[in-house]
Amino acid sequence: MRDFLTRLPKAELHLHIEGSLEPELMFALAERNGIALPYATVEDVRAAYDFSDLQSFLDLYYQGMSVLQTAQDFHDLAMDYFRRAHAEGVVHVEMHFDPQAHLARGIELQVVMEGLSLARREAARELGLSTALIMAFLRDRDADEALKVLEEAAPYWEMLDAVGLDSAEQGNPPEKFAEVFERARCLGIPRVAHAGEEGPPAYIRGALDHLGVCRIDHGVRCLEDPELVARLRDEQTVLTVCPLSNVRLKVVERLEDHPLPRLLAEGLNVTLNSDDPAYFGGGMLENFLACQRAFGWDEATFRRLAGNAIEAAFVDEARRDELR
Ligand code: ES4
Ligand code: ZN
Repeated sequence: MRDFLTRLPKAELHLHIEGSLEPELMFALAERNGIALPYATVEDVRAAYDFSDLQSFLDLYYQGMSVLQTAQDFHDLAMDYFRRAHAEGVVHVEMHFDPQAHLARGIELQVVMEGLSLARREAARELGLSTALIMAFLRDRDADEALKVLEEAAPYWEMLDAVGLDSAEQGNPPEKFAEVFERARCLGIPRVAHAGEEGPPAYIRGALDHLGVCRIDHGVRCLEDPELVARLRDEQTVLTVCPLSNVRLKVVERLEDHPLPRLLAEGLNVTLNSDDPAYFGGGMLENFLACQRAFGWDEATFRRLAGNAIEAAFVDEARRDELR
């Protein structure tokens, strides 16, 4: 099965590139940039990744990314991830990035874009890996700031495959960003949003009704609302589910308790993703393998899940045909 799951062409639709920062690279970049880390060893870093909820993770996630200073750093971060993903049989990666998290610590958008763009070209050339870019807004900051960032990104609008919405969900409903997402719609930029990870089903509805999203990131709490489930099934809205993330952030206690089998039984358009692989215990292959162990799924189920992601990917039809 490991062989089959490695060889299965996998598209990743939900990845935060800052969450792919492995402790080894964190130390190397800290050294290169003369930044002090509150850890002595990579083992200390991994030991600190014992989360109780989304916020406890976000605190370390924002702290970890402080080592990212130059375009070279963002390039190295992304290439490091693309090489690992490629080795696991990933053929396409859609990465979220958090411009506000970098702007807030004095790193210009241009630095981030230059580094990520360079890495994307290199991944295509050297690994045959296609990539997409999703600029995410931090929902725990105000909507005015998000709107300013979207305008500041004007030189890069052409390079954005979508805008997204991430960070602390509870108390920050999608409606807060209706104007920002309306502006993105006017610019012809597709929209996605995290919803129903820690937040209630109403946030999933809100993302569909007020943000016009084509995909829901996570969405696992939709099962609490049968009418919403029916809608997601009828519209075949893609859910980018992240099994190991949900375990690490205590959305579920154990993977065996995860609603994935129920989501599939409901006929929903489910995909498997890694979210923040450096923080949650593994990339795409580990997520697929963990599901195999927990649910005993057969090859056909994994083919369907991987196929769902390829059909939903932000690629042109020529590339989609190559991925199929
Ligand atoms: C995130 Cl797991 C998760 N949820 C919301 N926002 C995020 N940013 C990075 N990982
Ligand atoms: Zn996420």
